[in-house]
Parts: sequence; structure tokens; C-alpha cells
Amino acid sequence: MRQISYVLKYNLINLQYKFYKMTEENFQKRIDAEKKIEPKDWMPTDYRKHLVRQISQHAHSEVIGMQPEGNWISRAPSLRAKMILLAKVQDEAGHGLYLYSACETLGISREELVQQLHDGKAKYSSIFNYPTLSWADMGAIGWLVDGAAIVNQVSLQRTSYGPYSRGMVKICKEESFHQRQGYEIMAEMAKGTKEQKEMAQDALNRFWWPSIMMFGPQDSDSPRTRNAMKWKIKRQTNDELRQNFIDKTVGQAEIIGLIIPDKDLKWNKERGHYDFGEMDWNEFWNVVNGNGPCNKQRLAHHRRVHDEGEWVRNAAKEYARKQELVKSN
Ligand code: BYC
Repeated sequence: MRQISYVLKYNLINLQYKFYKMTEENFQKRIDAEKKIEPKDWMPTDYRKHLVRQISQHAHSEVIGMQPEGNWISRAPSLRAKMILLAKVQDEAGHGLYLYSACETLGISREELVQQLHDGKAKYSSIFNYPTLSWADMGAIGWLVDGAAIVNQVSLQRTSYGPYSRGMVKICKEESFHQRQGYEIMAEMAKGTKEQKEMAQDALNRFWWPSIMMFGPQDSDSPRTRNAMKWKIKRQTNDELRQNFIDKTVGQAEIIGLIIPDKDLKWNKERGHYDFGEMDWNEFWNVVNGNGPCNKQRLAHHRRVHDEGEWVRNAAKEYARKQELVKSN
């Protein structure tokens, strides 16, 4: 009797495994056929986890990214500049919200995601751990940081998960405006007084390498890329995107007469791309692992503002509850 029960159990497990394999094969076939995966579709647990990690980190980056720029709203040099910067920072909050919503479709709540950020379990982009020291930094962030973000996000418009892909389409439209406003600031300063040009060059010197690092480690050191490419979450690798950004940006610097701080930057005719110097990978991992110039400050600020905003969240919940009551009466 006991033997029969073992055989039955074995066959059941075997059947479950075969069924799982079939669903996984079908899932991969859908991905390969460029079909989007939607929230209620079957998906492998690791695909779901990978997405939650990437989309939430992306959302946190947008929100934490408001801090270095928010720092300059009250010090913008004109009313026009102030209005533009304010609008841009608000856009970043909106991007965060689209992305948190996309992430929530994977079965995790906003509260859990924010908790992961506060506990240091979820990362956000290394770039926002650098200080913004002058008005020219607003130019450098718009031009380089948003420029790098666009290169990455244009590629992510074709990502395999439907809600993420649609969120990217909307975000990319706004990022193009962000990149142009940053480039305009740099162009104006570069043709201004000697001091203004120096400020612009100094901002480029400080933000160039951290912007290049936004694309992540080299492909050979990127443990997530293999699955991301197989599942078409990423459509291009870190190194491909980095090269694309450098190729686009060098000419833009030349037009406004600024010098990219890389002595190894050189057009390579055979490759049809710019060659460039080695990044300081120690600095990169140091910042990613929480030890950059502003990591502690950024997280402390987020925690404090999150706590202070609790009454707003409670009021919104109470309002929603009352609306439901009105509807049901
Ligand atoms: N910073 O295997 P890898 C914006 C982590 S914000 C911090 O290559 P993956 C904006 C990585 O997470 C733009 N961490 O990973 C807002 C992984 O750690 P875990 C933000 C980094 O995921 C305001 C480990 O290193 N954009 O637009 O294949 C104003 C190994 O890396 C970084 C996005 O988030 C980094 N730079 O590739 C202005 C785009 N790089 O999770 C602008 C979406 C790597 O294993 N994300 N790490 O512990 C992506 O495209 C990819 O996640 C990445 C990394 C290219 C960033």
C-alpha cells in the first residue's frame, strides 16, 4: 500500500514538473514572438522577482532623483528657470508614480516597496548620490543624467512586460524635454562670461563619469544581464547602451565648446564608435553599496519626508473610505 502511494506521489510530482516546463516553454515562446506579458498572464517566479527588483529600483531612482535638483529650485537664477526646474522635478515624481503602479501590478504593495528602500534592500541609481554644488549642475544633470536615462529608457520601451513598457513610452516623452532644458542651461553658460563657462566645464567634469556609470557594470560583471536579455526585459546590454550614449553626447559637447574629461576619448573609424577610458569601478561599487558622498543624506531625507507625509496618506485613505460610503448609500 505504502509503495503504491509513493509511486502515485512520484507520478504527480513528475506531472507537475512537466506541466511547469510546458508553461515555461510557452512563456518563452511568447517572449520570443515579441508578445507582451500582462499582469494576469502566467510568468516564472524569477521573471516576476526580476521585474519587481528592476522596476522598483527604477521608481526609487526617479523619486530620490528629485533631491539633488529640488535643492536648486529656490536658487534658480530667473523666474523662467525656476518654473522650468519646478516642472521638471514634478515630472520626476510623476515618473516614480507610474513606475510604482507598474510594479504593484506584480503583486507587491507600495508600502512594501518603500520599506525595502528604507531598509537598504532596494537600490536606486548611483548618480543621485553626488552633490549639486552650482547652478551649472542643473544643466549637467538635465543634459547628461536625463540624456543617459533616455538612452536606457528608449530601449526599455520595448521591454517584454506590458505595464513597464507602456510606462516607459510616457516617461520618454517627458525626458526629452528634460534633456533639452539641461543642454540649454549648459549652452547658455558656455557662451556666457569666463566664470560661467568655467562653472559649466566644472559641472561636466564632475558629472561625466558618474553619468557613464549609470549604465551599470560592464557586461562581463553584470550578473542580471543574462536573464534580462533572455526574457527581453532588457533589450540592450549595459555596454551597448553606454556606448550609444557616449557616441551621441560627444558631438553635443563640441557644439557648445566644452571638453569631455576623458583623455582616451577618440573616434574609432573601424568600430564606428568612440573609444573611451576606463571607469573607476571602485568608486562605482562604493556608491552602489551605500558609501557615496550623499547616500546617507538621501535616504535620511526620504525617511524623514515619508514620516512627515503620513497624515496626507491617512487623509487620502479616509477620503476614499467616505467616498465608498457615499456610493454604497
Ligand atoms: N546604480 O547585473 P547588473 C532617471 C546594481 S533615473 C545603482 O548590471 P541590471 C532620472 C544592480 O541593480 C534612471 N545600482 O543589473 C530621475 C544590481 O544590483 P542588485 C534610473 C546599480 O539590473 C531624476 C547590480 O548592480 N534608471 O531617469 O541588469 C532625474 C549588478 O548590476 C547601478 C533605471 O533604473 C547603478 N548605476 O542593470 C533625472 C533604468 N548599476 O539589484 C533622471 C532601469 C547596476 O542585483 N534599470 N546596479 O542588488 C536598468 O536598466 C538596470 O537595472 C541597470 C542595471 C542598467 C541600472
